[in-house]
Amino acid sequence: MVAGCPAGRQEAAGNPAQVGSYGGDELTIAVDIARYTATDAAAEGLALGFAPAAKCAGPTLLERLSKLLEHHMRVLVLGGDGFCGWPTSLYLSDRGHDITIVDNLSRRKIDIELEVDSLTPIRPLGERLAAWKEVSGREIGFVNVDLATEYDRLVSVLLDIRPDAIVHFAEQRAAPYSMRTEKTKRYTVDNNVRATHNLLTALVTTGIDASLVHLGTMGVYGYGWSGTAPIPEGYLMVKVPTPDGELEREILHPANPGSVYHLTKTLDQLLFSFYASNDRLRITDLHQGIVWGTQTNQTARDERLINRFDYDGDYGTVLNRFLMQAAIGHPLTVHGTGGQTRAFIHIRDTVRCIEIALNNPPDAGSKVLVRNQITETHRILDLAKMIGDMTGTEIAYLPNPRREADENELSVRNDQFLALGLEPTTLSEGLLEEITDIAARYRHRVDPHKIIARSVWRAGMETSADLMTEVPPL
Ligand code: NAD
Ligand code: USQ
Repeated sequence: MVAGCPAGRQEAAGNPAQVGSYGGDELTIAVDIARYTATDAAAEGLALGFAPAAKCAGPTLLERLSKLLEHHMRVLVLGGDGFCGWPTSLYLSDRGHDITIVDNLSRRKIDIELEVDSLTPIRPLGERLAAWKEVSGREIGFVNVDLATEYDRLVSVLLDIRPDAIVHFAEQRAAPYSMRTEKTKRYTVDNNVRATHNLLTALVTTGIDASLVHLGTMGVYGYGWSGTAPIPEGYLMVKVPTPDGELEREILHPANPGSVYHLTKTLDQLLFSFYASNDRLRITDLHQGIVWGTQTNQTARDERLINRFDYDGDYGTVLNRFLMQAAIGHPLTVHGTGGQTRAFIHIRDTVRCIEIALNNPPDAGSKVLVRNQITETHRILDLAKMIGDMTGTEIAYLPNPRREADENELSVRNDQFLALGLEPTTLSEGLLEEITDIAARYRHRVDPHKIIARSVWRAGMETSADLMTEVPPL
């Protein structure tokens, strides 16, 4: 007998009837699905005697185990109206999970403050949710709560929904906006750190044993602190000299934030570390690179579900900005020499990584599980040249409004997601599709005066004048 093959294929160890039965190719789970968490599934998979390396006919053990792990969960998506949160909510809903979005719609209010709009015509959240119900037959809940200031309401939501898992996207996420003024610096710290800490204390107070998946950033490591050494996934082994010899210690990778926004993510890390240790909260911190692309299979199902696409100087991220600029014939806005290297991931891979993280939470009492959520690294100038060559768009070398090195090396470990089955969407595959389908379709919505990045890292730093005053006709 091959160790690890369940009943129906071979005799299983333990008593599979308590968990489910394996009949032919179908695995039927006879448990209260709504209350079944990934941790339960993992524990029961092991109770059935599934050995990780064992092989038998039919679906592999890994496939069966991942089926077990894919139980439907009640998931709170904090920040579920945003660029990453909206497609994640739809994806998880499509996969059968019971989703409730918690969002205070602050991102939409910042658009009004900055007098900009998403390139894509995003609909009000109520209309988005109604459209999703129409096309999928599935309902997603919504609660408007400010996580940073409405603590009692957050506690009520937790007690009401009793989630199995929480995905936390709800922070002010633009580095340039965080450096814009004294007010936006203070807002970013107040909003992000309080939202995260409120969530952690609310979990402790309510005793709700939900696993928490937080969206952190590659920027906590800095870019190039360790030269050409690959950036590890969260932790570093160090040697501490003592009078009695060297001690080996594993520490959080040193924090090297490059903006007030990135600083808040390093503060989040310390909060997570304390609550995972003191209160045994189950926390995964995903150190994500720059997300590019717009649509997922779910958001593409109806125009009312379209995802946001930021192109302005504060919220637009570099690759999506270049794609939009190419679509209207605007020179590609390379800051400085373009020698900065960054890590990237497509939005479709973001949603898949979140699902993988939800299905593979850490145990209570474990340290924070850190996974680097990136698929590739590129130098900014190389990206500009690639898009320039594809579209015939020229490159403009502009004064850099940020304080950053002229050049940096960046090599990043992302072994965990690859080992858990992530199949990366690479840049070349999706690029053209993005340019034609999205950027060109909505080019009439571009305000050319909002393209140049004007939030500077220190007062007095130079920025460029507008390079275009009107979007040329096609
Ligand atoms: P986003 O601004 O589009 O979405 C964030 C959402 O959170 C918004 O809908 C906003 O209204 C909500 N929110 C903010 N503060 C809140 C509060 N106090 N209470 C309730 N809701 C609040 O940002 P995004 O691009 O979707 O990013 C999501 C997360 O992923 C962020 O934490 C960000 O740091 C991280 N991240 C994003 C990227 C990227 O390229 N977009 C890359 C790495 C990491
Ligand atoms: N850049 C240009 N031209 C532009 C815009 C940006 O050269 O028109 C350069 C910037 O100077 C910087 C790099 O491109 O060197 C990346 O800038 P970005 O705005 O695309 O990304 P960043 O500010 O780092 O922030 C974004 C998200 C943030 C996330 C982070 C992941 O807004 O939420 O945490 O990416 S990472 O960069 O890996 O830290």
